[in-house]
Amino acid sequence: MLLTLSEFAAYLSRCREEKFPRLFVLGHAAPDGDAVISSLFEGWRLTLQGELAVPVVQADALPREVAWLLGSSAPLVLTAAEADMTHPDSRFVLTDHHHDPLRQRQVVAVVDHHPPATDLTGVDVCIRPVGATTTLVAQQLEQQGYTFDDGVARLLLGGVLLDTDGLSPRKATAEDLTLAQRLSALCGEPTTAFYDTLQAQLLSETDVAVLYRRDYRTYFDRNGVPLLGFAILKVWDTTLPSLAEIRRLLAADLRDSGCVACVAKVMPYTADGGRGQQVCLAAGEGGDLVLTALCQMEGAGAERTAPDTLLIPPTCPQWGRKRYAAHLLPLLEKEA
Ligand SMILES: [Mn+2]
Repeated sequence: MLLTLSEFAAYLSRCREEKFPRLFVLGHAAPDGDAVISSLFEGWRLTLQGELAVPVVQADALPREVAWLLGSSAPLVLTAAEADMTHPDSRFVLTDHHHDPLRQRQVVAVVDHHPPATDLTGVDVCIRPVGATTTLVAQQLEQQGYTFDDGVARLLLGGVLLDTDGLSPRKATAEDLTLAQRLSALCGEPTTAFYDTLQAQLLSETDVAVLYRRDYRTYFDRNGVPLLGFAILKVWDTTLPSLAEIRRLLAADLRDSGCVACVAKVMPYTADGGRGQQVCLAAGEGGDLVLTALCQMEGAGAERTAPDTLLIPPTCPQWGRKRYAAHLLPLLEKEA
């Protein structure tokens, strides 16, 4: 059965019109391309099976690159302020994450590619370590006999590319690659050029509050106590965000999240595809410990220029958040 872009738009319109939906599909609260696209398509997939499942983006607006990718479908997507999910009978499917502190008892299913860190007894679980949750949803649709027209294939491809840094070997698995090649052939978008365009859209975001929330993760200890909040702000090196504003956001985050430390890493990209000098700012009781540890991990060249500031030049390894977190969490657990 062929799934078309116009049917996709019709499905989103139907979600908008439904007065009392009881089944919702949520990406995480720092919605990125993968969280949004996986939730939209998991919602559609479940709806095709019989019960209307309504995807809701947990933000006031779609991220720039996602709005660009969705094009004329973007205004049809429901955001948190537009959906009433408070009815006690509401059930939730989570995509691209599997823990929702407010709704965990109402979670009936998860589709995710992050290692499970929560008890998911009684929940319908699909968790596999591929590069993007969108890959898992697209595979499910294919296994159920669906095929995609060019418009649908393009949306799915966008979700996979955005979460794998354009199929980088660090993030993409063989399954992501095979799927992306199939989708690329279907929609006629060459993966590299398409990713460059998506990335250019993403880097054009300049609202610091949006940047702070966009690529954000909270890390908890075994008992669910929040330890570390970690924001990554990807920007063009020609439009660097105000550090004063990031400090304000870190202070507010620390207050709201109760983390031991909150960190924001500014990751500048150059026009030729290279990386600029990264800046890490940290706040909270564990902030100094975090920056000291990151400085050691990055080695020669990394430099503390203020008590809350670490500069990491492109000559350093510039490790990713996952690697940082693996190193930081045991240290912060002692601190907590
Ligand atoms: Mn993801």
